[in-house]
Amino acid sequence: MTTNHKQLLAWVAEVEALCRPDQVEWCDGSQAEYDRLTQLMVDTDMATRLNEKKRPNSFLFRSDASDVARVEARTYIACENREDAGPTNNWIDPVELKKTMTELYTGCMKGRTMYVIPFSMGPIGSPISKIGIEITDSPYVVVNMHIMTRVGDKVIQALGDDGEFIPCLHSIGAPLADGEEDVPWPCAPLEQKYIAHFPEENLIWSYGSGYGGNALLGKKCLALRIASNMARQEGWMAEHMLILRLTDPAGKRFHIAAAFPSACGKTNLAMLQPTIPGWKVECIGDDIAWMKIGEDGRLYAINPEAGFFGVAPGTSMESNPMAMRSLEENCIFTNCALTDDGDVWWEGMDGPCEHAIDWKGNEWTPESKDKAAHPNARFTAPASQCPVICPDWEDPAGVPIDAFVFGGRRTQTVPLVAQAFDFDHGVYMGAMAASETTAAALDVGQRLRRDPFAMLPFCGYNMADYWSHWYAMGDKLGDKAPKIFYVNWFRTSRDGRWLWPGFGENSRVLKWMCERIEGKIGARQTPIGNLPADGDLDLEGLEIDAEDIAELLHVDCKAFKSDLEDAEAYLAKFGDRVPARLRAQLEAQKKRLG
Ligand code: O2Y
Ligand code: MN
Repeated sequence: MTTNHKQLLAWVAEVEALCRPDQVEWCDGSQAEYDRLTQLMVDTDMATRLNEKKRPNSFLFRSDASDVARVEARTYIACENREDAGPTNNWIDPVELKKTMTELYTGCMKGRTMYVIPFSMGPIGSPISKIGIEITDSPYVVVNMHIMTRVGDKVIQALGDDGEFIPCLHSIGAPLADGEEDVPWPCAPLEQKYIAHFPEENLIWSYGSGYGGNALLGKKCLALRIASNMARQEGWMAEHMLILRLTDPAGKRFHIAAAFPSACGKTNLAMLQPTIPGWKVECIGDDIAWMKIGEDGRLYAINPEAGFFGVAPGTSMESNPMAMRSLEENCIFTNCALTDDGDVWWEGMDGPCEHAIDWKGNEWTPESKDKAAHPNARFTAPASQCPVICPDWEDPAGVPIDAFVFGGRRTQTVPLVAQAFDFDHGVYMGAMAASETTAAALDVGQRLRRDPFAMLPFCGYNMADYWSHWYAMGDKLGDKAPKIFYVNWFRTSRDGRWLWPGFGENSRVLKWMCERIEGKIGARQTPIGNLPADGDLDLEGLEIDAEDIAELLHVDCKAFKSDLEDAEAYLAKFGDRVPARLRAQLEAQKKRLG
């Protein structure tokens, strides 16, 4: 399909002149295009086709060992004033960064094809959706974008001759000299990788990495960093949240949007199988929510994505059967192990594996000292293949949100669940969220880090201004604002045992939330929020020690007090941009803790 969109044509011509690819292809989003590109990558040893009988139409990719996750240290917010990016983002002067990156982009696609991918974040035609155009020299990116977004002619049609789009330029940064042989995963060295956002122009430039959030620019770059800034300007919300629908035995529906830092089980919660009889969960999205206030004054959410880019290790029929069933066909696997019968395997998958080729391409047995799959190995799966995908997950109007849930991975201190006293207190809870880190980002190490609203790596502007935006949204929503809760599934005992079984049993906590939303039950007021009163958490059929429950719902005021000191020091980093209402919440919490 051709376009008459002058601005788009001019930008594509400009990028072609700069990057000098051997050819340019406009992606139409068709199955034929997907099949052609996957076959091309199989033929050039970039991909392995999995056993058709075991996992039809599915492919395994092995990345370069230096290119296995998002790189936060190379992710930039390039706006005119450093303060507008804030202390949690890497800032660079946009003029300087453009100069550096323009040099890198010059001739960077030599020997390669430049693909132009028109994509929509959100159902085409939804008032909440946005259109992006990604230019890339990676066919791996094209096929992943096919799954993760809505791609092709239908987007060009929706864009028309003068529609608004977000330009997203990506190159793996590995031009080929004449006659030079390619490698399975070309990319640039770390010091040449740049994941750059220009929020004042709604522009994304990424160079040097072919992996996940660094390269699939619709996801973290557009749907969170750029969109969060647009959302603030336009009065809506772009959040790092799963969206689920919970239906009670009487058929009443509740919609929950939940923010957890990377690798805290968001995909598992989004597809949870309730253990309490009569309750049902349906998945709307597992990672990102875009929300706008509807005509009735309530907050409506869509999932801007069309697929799941989930962490493979630890995903099993036990931890997430619905994810496993989403992976049966038409999927892309990255950095998983390849079994002798041509299927994929990873640590924590059901059943052992006696022999495989590991993610680096080496022979692997259980005796090997390295892992078979990289800890950040991923699956890319169409959301439509999830057996519990909500029938109206693509409703352009979105779903009305009843509750926000925040949380993190905290082995100590933080109780299983607490409800905020009100919206302002809930914003304080979200702003102060902290989590023990994992492998989703390459370079953050293993430690406790504050991760406000799970947006630390994804907020495209000053985090303190983001908190102010939350208060502004709360004011607009008034008594129609979602109720706010904070959960922690990860508490351990002194001897390192999990206190809460998690997974499907988390439905018990969700049920308590619904009963609170409906005003059906009271709560135990504590200095840090409202907790379930004795007997209010439905534990029927669950074998759990009374002492473990007591521990899970205990509020250790001393530990919270010492947390407050850290919270105060954290807020100090943001200086006088911290909203007074947030400081007031901290003072009130201090008073309550005594
Ligand atoms: O780029 C990556 O390594 C993946 S990071 C990711 C992927 C899917 C969903 N969430 C995340 C995240 O880091 O939050
Ligand atoms: Mn995420």
